[in-house]
Amino acid sequence: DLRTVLTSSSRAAGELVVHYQPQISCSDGSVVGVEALVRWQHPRLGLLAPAEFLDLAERYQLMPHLTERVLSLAVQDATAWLRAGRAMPVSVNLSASCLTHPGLFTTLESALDSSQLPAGLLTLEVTETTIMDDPAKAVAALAALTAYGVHVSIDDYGTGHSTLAYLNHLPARELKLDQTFTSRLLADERTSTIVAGTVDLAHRLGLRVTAEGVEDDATRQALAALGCDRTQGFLHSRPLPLVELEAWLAERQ
Ligand code: G
Ligand code: G
Ligand code: MN
Ligand code: NA
Repeated sequence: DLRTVLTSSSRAAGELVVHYQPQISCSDGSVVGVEALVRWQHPRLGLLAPAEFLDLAERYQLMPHLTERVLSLAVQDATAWLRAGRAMPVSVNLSASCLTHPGLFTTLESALDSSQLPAGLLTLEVTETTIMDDPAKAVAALAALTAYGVHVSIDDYGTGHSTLAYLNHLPARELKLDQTFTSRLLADERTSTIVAGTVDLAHRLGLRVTAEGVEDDATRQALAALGCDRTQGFLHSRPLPLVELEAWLAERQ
């Protein structure tokens, strides 16, 4: 079961894997980072997506274990890329329960120490909803995390109810525009207005904007015209296992 996978060092531990989805610069089309997305390679059920087991992990209080595993894998892979001469920024998702879990700092510290990865290559993504659950607590936790030198990204932006006042207090460097905006952009004038305003606000607050869920080039062009800095989505690549990502990167060079 998931508990065994997450807490044992046996063969079952290898069932938890991460796939990587590339992030592309709007200005020159280069690969500027990857997002680590967890998968469970289940011996009987096959490859399970996060939607199929994250709730379970939350319910059994296994999220800190899961995050520790994902962080460790992502840092390991980023270190290997760096040794191979490629400084590849990696983003890892943090759930609400992890953000406020005291063990997170130890986890982060040991992942960074054991690898000697420059902390600046690691970004932690926290959803807007997580932040607005308890904004004061989130701001404090994020400030403590950035003290390690890692970056913070506000994920799924536009689905929560953040106020401008809080956005301004967040020690974040990136805003990830939720894919609901991306998917509606070309069909709906209002969405385009909202995206334009959001990008403008984000830039004024010193945040770069990454649009998620970009599936076609017309949408990518519209996002770039509205000032988005980066795009991520099936247009470029689905999330890929490590070996496939490396092949994908090699082919683009
Ligand atoms: O990879 P996929 O598009 O199926 O991911 C679905 C959701 O699962 C996304 O919202 C993503 O943020 C979340 N997710 C993926 N990997 C992780 C992880 O390692 N930790 C947490 N907390 N969420 C993750
Ligand atoms: O952490 P976050 O919620 O942003 O996770 C992104 C999720 O969206 C992942 O589960 C990923 O597989 C999925 N995804 C990534 N690119 C696309 C896309 O272009 N279209 C759609 N529909 N989903 C995507
Ligand atoms: Mn994310
Ligand atoms: Na997201």
